[in-house]
Amino acid sequence: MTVPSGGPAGGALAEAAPPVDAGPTEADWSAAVAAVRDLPPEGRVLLICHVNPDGDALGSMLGFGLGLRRLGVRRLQATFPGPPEVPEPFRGLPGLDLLVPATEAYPDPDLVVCFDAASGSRLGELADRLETAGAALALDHHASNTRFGRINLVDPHAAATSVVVEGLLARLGVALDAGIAECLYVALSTDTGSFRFEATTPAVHELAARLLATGIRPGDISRRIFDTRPFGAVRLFGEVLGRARLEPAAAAGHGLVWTYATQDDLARHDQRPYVLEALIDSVRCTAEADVSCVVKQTPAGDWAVSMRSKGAVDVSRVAVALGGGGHRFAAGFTGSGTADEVVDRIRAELDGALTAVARH
Ligand SMILES: [Mn+2]
Repeated sequence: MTVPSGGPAGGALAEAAPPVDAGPTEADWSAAVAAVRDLPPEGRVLLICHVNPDGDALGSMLGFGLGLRRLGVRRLQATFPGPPEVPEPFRGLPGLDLLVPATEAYPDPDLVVCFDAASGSRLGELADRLETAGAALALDHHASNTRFGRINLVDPHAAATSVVVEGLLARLGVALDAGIAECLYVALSTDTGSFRFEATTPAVHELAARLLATGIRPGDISRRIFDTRPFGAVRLFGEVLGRARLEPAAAAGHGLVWTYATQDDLARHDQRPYVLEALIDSVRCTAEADVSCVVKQTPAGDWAVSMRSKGAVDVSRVAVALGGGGHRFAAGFTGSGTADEVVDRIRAELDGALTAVARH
């Protein structure tokens, strides 16, 4: 059953239905707890996070996996679609021993739990587990989430999926330990830009405080996750940033800055695609543009686009219009054609995505 979006006024059902952007209801939490508690003895659990996993996807998944292990779940796998390559910055995460290649994931687990995916398509070739599993639970915080799980814990107000994970672990009676806390801290600091973004609420800092109280070392973790990259990546960034273009008239004068990186760029500097994830943070510094974009060529020849906004433009509207998703300040999609054609499409959508309460 789906919750009507908005819905007509009047009628008991319409009045009882929560607004779509409300967080999980108590019934949702209870159903999620029951899905874990009702696992058969020796039940198989498959954890899946989204393709090209970032810190929130991996950290949320592995933190929850370590929590399930504490509860005595023994037949437990964690995975993500595509090649089973964990980006270098995350290779020190606790719980990595739970990871299996997508090709080895249980075909029909008793329970599947998905992390940080706004839609089933973000699970790639593993999306079929939503049908074949005994129960399907989705934990997420994207406003554009399609409620693709059979049980959905989606909180668009949560700064990271790890906030939802911590809420479920608490309801399952799992106390935080240093391993779980490190995973959740990586997730939380990734999605808040190291506690710099608007989503950094008092609740975020309260959760960070509980995580740090387990004894994890934030300096070591941040250096490893955010401040370490191969020299080849430093040179690659120099080249890609050198070709950035500023378009002050775009987005009705709020400005657009963008650049692109090709597979050839990666090959020339002997770098893996994940190193480009951090590129947007250098591009979005541009004072003269509200919107920033990095257009990254995929091995298949498409373009994976990362977009950021400082507030005048809702980039999730641009992303959704072009087949992707995300948040108001951070969103993305995959496009085909040339990089210039992809940017043409973005430019055309930008004017329609100006927010009603633009601050600039
Ligand atoms: Mn996230």
